Amino acid sequence: MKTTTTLLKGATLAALLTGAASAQTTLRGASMFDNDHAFTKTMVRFAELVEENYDGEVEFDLRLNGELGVESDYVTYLNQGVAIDYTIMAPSNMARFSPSIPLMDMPFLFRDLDHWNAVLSSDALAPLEAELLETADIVILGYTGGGVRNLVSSEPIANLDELNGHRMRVMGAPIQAQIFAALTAAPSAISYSEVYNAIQTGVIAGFENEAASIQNLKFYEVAPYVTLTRHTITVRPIVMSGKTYRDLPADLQEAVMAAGSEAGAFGRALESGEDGEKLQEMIDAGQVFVNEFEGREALLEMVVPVQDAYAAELGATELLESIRGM
Ligand code: MAV
Repeated sequence: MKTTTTLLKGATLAALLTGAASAQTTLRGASMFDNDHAFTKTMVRFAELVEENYDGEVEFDLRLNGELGVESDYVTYLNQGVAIDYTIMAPSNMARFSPSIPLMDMPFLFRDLDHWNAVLSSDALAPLEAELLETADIVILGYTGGGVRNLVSSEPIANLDELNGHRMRVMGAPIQAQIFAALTAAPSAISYSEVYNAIQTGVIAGFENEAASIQNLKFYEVAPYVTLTRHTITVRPIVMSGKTYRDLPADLQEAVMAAGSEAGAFGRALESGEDGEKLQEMIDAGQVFVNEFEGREALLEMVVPVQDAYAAELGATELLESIRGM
């Protein structure tokens, strides 16, 4: 009769004898989009970079097209250490677990792309990363983003009068609703997965989003009017569950961190570079009609007190001032 050990393959036996952990690590990621979206491309690049930087065996299982839900689901998964190991996520979708993190993607935070770049190349956001790790057990590996968010609606919105009472969807963080309420719109927090239907059925008249996602999920079919409020330049952390991260061998942790930072730079260049092109593609295809917002400057003045109050409540006034001053 054969002994159990003779049935084991050489490599497995060696691992058992040396006490080494299973050689194979599989990391599962999730994207709400298909292969054409900058988030998916950034996560693919992240996987390639980890594989390049790491000597051991690591596999990636990236699920696309919202197969595993939307970001508001992903944040729960990452917090609990189930279903997925990493993704790209809007800070405002992590508000339930970390009240300060939505400061990163608060509307009207960045003056322009240079300001956004300066903040993301500094360590200004480190205190928010620390809070996220402590309260949500989520690790930030790098930062992508760079899309410009505008109003997207079923009817045109040319100015403040037309924005008044506009029923629009915002992300789940209270600061998002507070900002758009200060602009006299009527915001409500609705899951991203329900936005298309909610506009189609007239429950809301629009939302706000960046070109890459409007195009990828075909939101223009129900909301073809894009009003250039340019209220947000997106900051999108590449995140990993703390439970996953702590289970990785030290050299894989290092590889993952380095890859997150490099993939983030790749993703920022990609999405900020593609943003105008994607909008133009939709204009050329007759999918969207774009107009400027008359009196954008007035919006800025209306939101500053809301931003200040939010930061004060978090004890983050100094942080907000330092970001503004960069
Ligand atoms: C866009 O698809 C992305 O910025 C994504 O990170 C957000 O979660 C989403 O919009 C949204 O508005 O919820």
